[in-house]
Amino acid sequence: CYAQQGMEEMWDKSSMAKEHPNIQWFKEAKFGLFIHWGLYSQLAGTWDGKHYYGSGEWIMHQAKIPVNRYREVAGSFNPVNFNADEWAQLAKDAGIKYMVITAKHHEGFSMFDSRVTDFDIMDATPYKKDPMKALAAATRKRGIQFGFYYSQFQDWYEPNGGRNTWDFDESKKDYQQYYRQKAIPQLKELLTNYGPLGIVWFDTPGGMTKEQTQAFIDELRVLQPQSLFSSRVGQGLGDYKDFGDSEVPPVPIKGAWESIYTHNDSWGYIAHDMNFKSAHEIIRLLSNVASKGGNLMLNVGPDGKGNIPYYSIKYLKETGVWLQKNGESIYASTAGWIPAQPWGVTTSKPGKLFLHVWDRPENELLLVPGFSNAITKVYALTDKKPLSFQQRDGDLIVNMNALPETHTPDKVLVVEYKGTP
Ligand code: FHN
Repeated sequence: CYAQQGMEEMWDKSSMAKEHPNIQWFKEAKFGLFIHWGLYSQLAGTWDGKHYYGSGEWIMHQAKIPVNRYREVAGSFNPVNFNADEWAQLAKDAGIKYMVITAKHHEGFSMFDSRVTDFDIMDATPYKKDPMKALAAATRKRGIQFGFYYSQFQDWYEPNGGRNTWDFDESKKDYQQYYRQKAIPQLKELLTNYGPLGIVWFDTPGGMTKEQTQAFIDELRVLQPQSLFSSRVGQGLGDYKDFGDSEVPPVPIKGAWESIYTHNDSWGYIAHDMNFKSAHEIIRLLSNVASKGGNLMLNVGPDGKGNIPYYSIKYLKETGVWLQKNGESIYASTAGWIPAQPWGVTTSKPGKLFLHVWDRPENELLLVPGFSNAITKVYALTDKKPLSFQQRDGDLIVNMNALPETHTPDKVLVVEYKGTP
C-alpha cells in the first residue's frame, strides 16, 4: 500500500547534532492533536454504495475515483457545524499542546483559501469560508502551537502529482512541474497567510533528490525560520523524527521525535468505524511514548459537516482530566532511566523519577530494580501521600498499601532522590 511508503525512511541522525533553535517547545509538549479533514470526510468511507474500511482519506485511491467525479464531492461539502473555538477548546481541555491539521491531503483538495487552484474550499464548495484561518486564530488564542499537514508529493488531482495512476500515466508525469506550480506556491501561501506556524508536517515524500529536498526546505524556511519541519519532508532531512504510523520505539530514543496514532482505525472520518481507543488506552499510550522520550500526536477525523466524533470528544476530555492531575509526570519530562517493568513505565525530571503504575502488584510491593540513589521522598502524585519504601541490594521496593484502590489507568508515584542516576 502506498500509505506505507516513505514512513520507514531513515532520518538523518546527524541533523540532531545541529538542533533547530526552536525545538525546545516541541520537546516539552508531549501531546499533540492531529486532524485529518477533507472531502473524504464527506464520503465517510462509502463510494457508489460500497463500504471501505481502513484509511478513509484513501477512498479516492481505493475506489479509483476519476478526478472529474471526485470534484463533484466538493459541490456538497458544506461543513456548517465547524466551530473553530469548540475544536480548539476541546484540544485545550484534553491537555493538547500542539495541533496539526490537513491543509491538503493526497486527494489534492485544499482546505484553505488558495489562489493556486480552484479545487479549494473557497471556489469548489458551497461553504466558501476558510476554516483554517479561524482554527489558527482559535488555537493560538489558547496557547496551543498550530501547524499544517501538507502532502507535498502525492496529489491525485493533478496530472503531474504523485500516484494517481487511474487517470494519468505515471511515466509521463513531470513531478518538478507539479512542485513548481502547486506544492511550493501553496506551501508559501500557508507560510504567509496563517500567522506563525509551529510545524509544517510533510508526508510520503517522492520525486526529489536530497539536494532538491534541501533546496525545497531552504525556499520555504526563509518565510518562517522558527517553524519546525517534520522528517517526512524526506531524504533524511527535517527538524525532528517521525516514526511510522502507530509505532512506538521499543527503547528510549534521544533527540526530538514523535509517535503518530489515530483514535480509531482510520485517519479520515469513516462513519462505520467505531473502534475508538478509550481514555484508558490513550493515557497508557501517552505515558509509554513519554517513557521513551517522545511526543504522541493523536489523530481525530471530523465528519463532512465539521463534527468531531462523539467518542473522540468524550475520551479526549477524559484524558485531559487525568493530565490535569498527572501532567507533571508527562509535560517536559524525559525518558525514564529505569526501563519498562511488568507494572508499567517511568519518566524523569531532574531529581525525580515518575513511576507510571499501569498494573498494581497484587502484594502491593512495587519493585524498581537498579535504584540505589539516596531517596528523600516517595509519594503518589495526585494526593502527595507519602509511601513507605525500602532499598535493598540496589533495588527500591515501594509499599503501595497505604493508597486507596482507584480505577485510574495510570497511577503515578514520584520518587525524589539525590545525585545523578
Ligand atoms: O498516507 C498517509 C495517511 O493517509 C495518513 O495521512 C498518515 C498519517 O501519518 N500518513 C500517510 C502514511 O504514512
